[in-house]
Amino acid sequence: MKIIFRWHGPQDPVSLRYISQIPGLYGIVSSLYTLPLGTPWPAEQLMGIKRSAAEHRLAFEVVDSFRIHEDIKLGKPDRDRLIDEYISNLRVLASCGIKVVCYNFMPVFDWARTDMAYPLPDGSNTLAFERTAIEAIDPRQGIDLPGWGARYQPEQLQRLLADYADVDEERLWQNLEYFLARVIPVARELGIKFALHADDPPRSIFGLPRILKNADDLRRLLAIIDDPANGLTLCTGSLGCDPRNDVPAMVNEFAARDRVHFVHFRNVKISDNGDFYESAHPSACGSLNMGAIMAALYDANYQGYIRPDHGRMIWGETGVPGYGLYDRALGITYMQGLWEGLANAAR
Ligand SMILES: [Mn+2]
Repeated sequence: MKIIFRWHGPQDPVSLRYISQIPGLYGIVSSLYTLPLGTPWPAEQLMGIKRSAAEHRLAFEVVDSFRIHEDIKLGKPDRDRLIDEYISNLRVLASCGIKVVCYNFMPVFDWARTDMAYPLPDGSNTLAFERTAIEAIDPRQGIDLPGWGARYQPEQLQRLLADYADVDEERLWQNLEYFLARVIPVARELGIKFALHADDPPRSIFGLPRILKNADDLRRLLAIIDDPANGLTLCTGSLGCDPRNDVPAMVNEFAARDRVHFVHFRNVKISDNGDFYESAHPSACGSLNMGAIMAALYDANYQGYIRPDHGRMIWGETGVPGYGLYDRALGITYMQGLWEGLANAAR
């Protein structure tokens, strides 16, 4: 496995110098986070990230947040133009040596939490999701979801929600199929692997359709085009916050078929009522068996990319919630410890 670390670019409060001091790190995963959707991606900006990373002996081969315009998800008439644009950006990524693209197909909100600094008894804080807090939001009154700030103007949000009223899950599947039919053949030709991130959390919110929530959904996605270029980002914390999802079994099935290209390694502590918070990485701190997940990756001889997905804020660190240095670095040493134990046991 190649361990990588998300870096938000020059504006990230965590420096590449510090990131490069994490032992055993292969590289970074980044993106052009501030570019509005539907704009061309300048190769120079990506090459700037690549050069900065290389100065710290880090590779830059994975792009995340390669976001898809809502009109593509909605299947609107201008989707062909937007997909053309997406494909030209894909060609730019390939020219910069990008090998894996992480994307998602969630309408309007591509993740949802109700607390960005949920306090834990040890004095650290973390991201959390409470069902009652989500249900208390009346979308018609506007949605002030933590972490989303002013992404949408109120009128724009109402328009989007109205547009999605006509899009049920089957319609969203059809729009995903249409998109993949155009994009995956180009990705294959460019040597890029698409890695779809499941819905986070894997449930419908605000009545919006969500179609990638469990193993059956992931099977259906992979069957649309049966090719390694049409693959997965397996996010243990996103899938794992539904206790019906058996994450080690998913890894067994999909990584063994060479369809997992990126792993987000994260633990969650889930409650009976469906609430959850993002816990520290070790199994004992949350609800997932992280050792069993790593064993499944090991058994599949996983050679792809993996990152500690998020971390708590610990030791007084402040910054982007979920993306501090310290707890994610602890996650990396834990991942390496699990892998080393498996390798030794296999001798
Ligand atoms: Mn994730």
